[in-house]
Amino acid sequence: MTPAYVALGANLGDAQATVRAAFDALETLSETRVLRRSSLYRTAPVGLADQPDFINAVAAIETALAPDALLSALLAIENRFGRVRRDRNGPRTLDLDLLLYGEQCIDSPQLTLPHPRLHLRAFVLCPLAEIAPDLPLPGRGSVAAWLPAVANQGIVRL
Ligand code: PH2
Ligand code: MG
Ligand code: MG
Repeated sequence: MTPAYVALGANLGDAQATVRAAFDALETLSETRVLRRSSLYRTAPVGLADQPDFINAVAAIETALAPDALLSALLAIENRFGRVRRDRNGPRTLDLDLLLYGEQCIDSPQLTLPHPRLHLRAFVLCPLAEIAPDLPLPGRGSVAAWLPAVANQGIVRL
């Protein structure tokens, strides 16, 4: 089993209920266990300002699925929750992003690991720091060390 981290985000419909249900959906993945769930956070939209606030969270899992199989499984859950892909940073019923998979570094058209912006976004870093503050980000030091860099971003723990 390999430890991995998944970011959850939603800002259409009942986003809090969706993120909670998405945690439960992660529990149903084959060869995968959810080890920790962060709190839910209300976060200001990053990238495209004119859209509703997001609800974000992070799950710590361990899995025997390979990274590409795990990614496919995450996209299948997004689709089950009615995900429609329009604008790159636009509103969504559910977004599940694979942040880290062990210490693997991957750069393929489908998947970049570690997630290239995770250390710059409070909506990922704060929930991740809640459940894994000492986690090393390959080549970048610990999760907690990056918190000051995102201190000015709007985020409220629910
Ligand atoms: N996701 C994005 C773009 N902007 N902003 C917040 N606050 N939360 C998100 O999950 C988010 C975002 C693209 O996936
Ligand atoms: Mg995303
Ligand atoms: Mg995504």
